[in-house]
Amino acid sequence: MESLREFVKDNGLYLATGAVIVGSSLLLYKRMKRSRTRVCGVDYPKDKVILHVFPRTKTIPNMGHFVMKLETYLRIHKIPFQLDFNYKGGPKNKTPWIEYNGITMGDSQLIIEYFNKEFNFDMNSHLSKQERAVAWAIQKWLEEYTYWLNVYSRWVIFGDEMLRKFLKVPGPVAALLKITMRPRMIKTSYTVGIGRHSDEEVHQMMRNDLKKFSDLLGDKKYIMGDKITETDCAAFGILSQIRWCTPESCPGRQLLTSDELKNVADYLDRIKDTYWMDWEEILAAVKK
Ligand SMILES: N[C@@H](CCC(=O)N[C@@H](CS)C(=O)NCC(=O)O)C(=O)O
Repeated sequence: MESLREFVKDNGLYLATGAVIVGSSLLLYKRMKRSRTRVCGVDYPKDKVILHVFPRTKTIPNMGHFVMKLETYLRIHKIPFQLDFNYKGGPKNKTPWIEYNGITMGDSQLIIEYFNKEFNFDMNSHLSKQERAVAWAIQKWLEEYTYWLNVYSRWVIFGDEMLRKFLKVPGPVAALLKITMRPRMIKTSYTVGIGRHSDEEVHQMMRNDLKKFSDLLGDKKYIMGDKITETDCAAFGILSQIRWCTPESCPGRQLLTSDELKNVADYLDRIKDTYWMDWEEILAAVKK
């Protein structure tokens, strides 16, 4: 032990230099490996979508709003896919992204439009031109507004609870995420505009927002009627996060778990029970 201490003392500089060289080489190797173009048929199978997503979590299969949207779409159409939890490095620097038969593509909507064309799918074929425009407006309302209300609520207002209860990462990782991720969320939300409001204003906006969605849904099975549409995939992506992956203190989550907006809660259960029959199984595997 004494001789080891002496050795470290005498060779500290060499050891530190060695550690830096090994560390940088590993980082460089990882980056090179990631940036190498992956080849279909060699690095991943043909005719199967490689869906790059965040790791599975304990209360919802994925904590990415747009991941839930896209995976729901793939499930509805029974398009074969395989999850890849290496989510970094997509073409838009956002998650989800896919690799499929030699193409690499980011953005859930562009991906859906690509598959619609590729397989001749149209979940909105029964809608009139005007109804399609309304469906699009609803989708963008949720994705461009409700989404940010939720991002700000869960990562900024209730950020500590979110890290503690939902990520369940070890203390030092949570502390690191708090230092790195939270300021980024604050900055982005400020740019978007939501981050300029007080917490109570954001809560009020969220309550109003969800109530309006509930009014629009009424007693319909899906948001545009009896048939599921692309807008329901998007709505499920956003609202499932508020219901299952946002701290209980959030008034939006409280609304979706109380009887007050039961039609919305039932709507989410309907999509979950129909297209995510393995939901509990997925969560159980994560909890192990
Ligand atoms: N328009 C994109 C949005 C994707 C998106 O915003 N994903 C979030 C996670 S829910 C993300 O990757 N955020 C990381 C970042 O903004 O750097 C889509 O539809 O896929």
